[in-house]
Amino acid sequence: GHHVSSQRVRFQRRIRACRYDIDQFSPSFLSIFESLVPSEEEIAKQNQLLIALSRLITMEWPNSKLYLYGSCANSFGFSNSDIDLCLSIDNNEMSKVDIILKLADILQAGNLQNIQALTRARVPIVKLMDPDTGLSCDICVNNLLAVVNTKLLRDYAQIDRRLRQLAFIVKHWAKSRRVNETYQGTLSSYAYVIMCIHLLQLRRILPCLQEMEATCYVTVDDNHCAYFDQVDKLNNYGAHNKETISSLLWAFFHYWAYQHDYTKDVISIRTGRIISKHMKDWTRRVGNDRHLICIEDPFETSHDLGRVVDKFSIKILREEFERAANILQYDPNPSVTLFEPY
Ligand code: 3AT
Ligand code: MG
Repeated sequence: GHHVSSQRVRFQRRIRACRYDIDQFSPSFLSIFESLVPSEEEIAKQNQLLIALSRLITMEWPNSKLYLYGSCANSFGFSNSDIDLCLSIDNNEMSKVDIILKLADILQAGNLQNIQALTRARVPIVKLMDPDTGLSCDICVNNLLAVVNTKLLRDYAQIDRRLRQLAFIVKHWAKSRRVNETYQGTLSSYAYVIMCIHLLQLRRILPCLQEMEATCYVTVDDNHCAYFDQVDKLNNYGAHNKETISSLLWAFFHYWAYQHDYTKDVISIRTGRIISKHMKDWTRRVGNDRHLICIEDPFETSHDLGRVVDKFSIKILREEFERAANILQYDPNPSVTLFEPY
């Protein structure tokens, strides 16, 4: 009670004290966005590598298929980011680790460089560098949920261009401020994109595709993934909302700094709403899942993308949200100050 209302007073005072017309900063945020987008040439190189590796691998495993996933396929990738690939293979005789080791041999024979098989990682992968394109990539095995969530993110990005702009700037902020490091207890890029989708759903700039009549179905393990994916029919969805990129950025950071109820709320793009921690039984620590900031995975709904956050990193995160909110509120030059290195 008290905590929330004092936050609200603070929030209103900030609004009244706003000294600048926030919209004037949109052009400079947009030019930062443009500078981070990968070039056509780079995307062509990524596809070239996908084709070359697919050829090599299907010679050994004809029924396998290689997929791009993560930032190079979900449309939220910066230029020069590493490539995430997933090998889908039906092979009952071999364990995942055996497949990873065999894959490393195949790649070695195919003249790829810096090959490393990381068999003991939470998600086992093979790392490699392709000398022809200069690109580095990670290949995982049968991680099809990541391929499906990659498509969901890409589909959302096609509905309203502001999602991609917002998420690029948020990711750039998170990388500059070092709060995009899951091994340090801060959030993944994937989690930040979900947070952006959620904000735009609440502002009716994006629909909730999983609540609409499904046109795309995939079952991965026990997860039934279904949603409306004919997004070309939705490209006018958010048009009535005229908010600019800078006011959406402001809204994003204000939400996470002053409005989100960290004790009770879970954000859920699956439902397009805020749901309760209580309902999900995410109110206490279970094992290593502390649920200090709750972000529901759209398909693996028992999975809290905020579970990596601990009692130290939650403080850092919330301080960074507040810093960013205050910069967007008061700073005369937010498109510079926001990204000052930590
Ligand atoms: P970068 O540009 O590399 O920072 P990214 O989009 O590649 O961003 P990540 O490296 O965080 O994002 O993750 C790669 C993909 O793996 C994105 C998503 O499809 C999947 N993924 C990542 N984290 C999770 C998670 N906790 N649960 C389910 N899927 C995940
Ligand atoms: Mg990545």
